[in-house]
Amino acid sequence: MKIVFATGNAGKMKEIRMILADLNAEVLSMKEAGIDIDVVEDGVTFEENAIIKAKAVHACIPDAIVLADDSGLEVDYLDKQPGVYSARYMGEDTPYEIKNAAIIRKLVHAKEEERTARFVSVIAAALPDGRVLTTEGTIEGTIAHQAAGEGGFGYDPIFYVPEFRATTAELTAEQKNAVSHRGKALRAMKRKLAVYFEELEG
Ligand code: ITT
Repeated sequence: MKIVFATGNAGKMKEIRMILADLNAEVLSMKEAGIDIDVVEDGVTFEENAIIKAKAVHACIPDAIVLADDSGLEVDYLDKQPGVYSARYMGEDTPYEIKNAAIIRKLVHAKEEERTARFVSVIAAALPDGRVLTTEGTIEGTIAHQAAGEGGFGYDPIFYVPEFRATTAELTAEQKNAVSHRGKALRAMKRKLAVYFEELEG
């Protein structure tokens, strides 16, 4: 069974490949599957946008299982912003050094206990039979006082995980995937897909 992942984000795709490595299926990026479409993410929740992306790509390749991830950073002190707008926050092409510095600045007057934040990931799977499955994963942390680390992508340098005393950009890829929002949501999706595969084999 071919699995196509509906993402244009190289950082996500790298993590996804690692997390899905033990799946007995070929996992292709959208580009590898020869699909080049721009999906308008006009949903207001992670779930809506994940479903929109999975269905749009599934329409191009109906025999495959199409997975999509919609994710983002919720900063409690900023009323859960940037949230679903995480990629578009301050402009899609603005470098993350600038976005991350801006978030740290917005929290200068926040008390320590007000620095809580989380990454959220919703994975949607559009199946060849037309059904759509979803799973969700979160990781709780705080906004760091300074950006740190070179790993990961996006907001990782400012997302501090107390149990590791490090930002997610300072973790190895294996450590991040073991505890991350995306790791949790994708492992939950693997369990749902295992049930689907069993049904297929009947
Ligand atoms: P696709 O829609 O093509 O998958 P995208 O980057 O636009 O790529 P989203 O709309 O889901 O994806 O936006 C997710 C954004 O949330 C992402 O660009 C980062 O800014 C942030 N984000 C999500 N997961 C993250 C992670 O593990 N580490 C750091 N930042 C993350």
